[in-house]
Amino acid sequence: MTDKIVLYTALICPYAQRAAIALREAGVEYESVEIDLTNKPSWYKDVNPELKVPALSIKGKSIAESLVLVELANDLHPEKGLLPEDPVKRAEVRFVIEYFSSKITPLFYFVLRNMNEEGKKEYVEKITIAYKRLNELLLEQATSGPYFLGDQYSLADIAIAPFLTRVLAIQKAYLKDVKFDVIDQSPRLQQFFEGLLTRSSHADTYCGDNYLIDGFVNRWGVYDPRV
Ligand SMILES: N[C@@H](CCC(=O)N[C@@H](CS)C(=O)NCC(=O)O)C(=O)O
Repeated sequence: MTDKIVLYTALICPYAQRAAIALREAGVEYESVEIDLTNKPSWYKDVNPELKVPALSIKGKSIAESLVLVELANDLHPEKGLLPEDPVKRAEVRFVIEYFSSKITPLFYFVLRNMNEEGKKEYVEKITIAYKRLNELLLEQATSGPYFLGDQYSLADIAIAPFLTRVLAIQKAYLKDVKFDVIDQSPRLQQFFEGLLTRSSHADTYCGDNYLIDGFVNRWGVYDPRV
C-alpha cells in the first residue's frame, strides 16, 4: 500500500477546490491528478463510482464528497485549529457552510442556466437577501474580519471561498451594470470577501476568471461577456 495521498481534481470545479484548500491549510502533502470532466478516464470509476471530483486516495481507500474531505483534512491535523474547540462555535461554522450552500450556491447555478434579463433580476433580488443574512451571521461572530470567525481562519472560509469567488466572477463578468448596494453598505461582508479571495491557499488553487468563463461558454453554452 502506498503512503501517497492523491487528490483527483478539476481546476474548474469549486467542490474540488474546497478539498485542495483544506489539504494545504492542514499541511497535508498530496499529489494532484487533473480529471478531464468532458472525457473522464475509464479507470476513474474505480476511484469514484459517482464519477465526480473531488476524490482522495488515502491509506488504500478512496474518499469522495468535498465537505467530507474538508473535515478529513482537519481531522488529520487538528492542531492547525481549522475548527474551534467550542462545540457551539463548531456548529456555527457548519451552519454558515450549510447556509451558503443552500441559499447562495444554487443561485450561482440558477443564473448560469438563466442568463437573461429576467433570470438576472431574480438572481439580484435573491442574492441581496442572502448577502444581508450572511452579513448578519458574520457580525454575530465578530465585528471585524476578515474571516467568518474574525481573525481565525476556519473550515467555514475553506468551504465557502471557492463558491464565493465564482459568484463574484459572474457578477463582475455578467452583471457589471448592477450596483450591489448591500455589499457597498456592509464593510464586514466586504472584508470577508477580500479575506477569502486573497488567502494564498485560495489564490493558488483558483483557476482564474477567464478559465472559468471559458468553461461557462464551452460547457454550459452561456454567452461570452468578453466579446
Ligand atoms: N457533492 C459533491 C459534488 C461534486 C461535483 O458535483 N463535482 C462536479 C464538478 S464541479 C463533477 O464532478 N461532475 C461530474 C461531471 O461533470 O461529469 C461534492 O461536494 O464533492
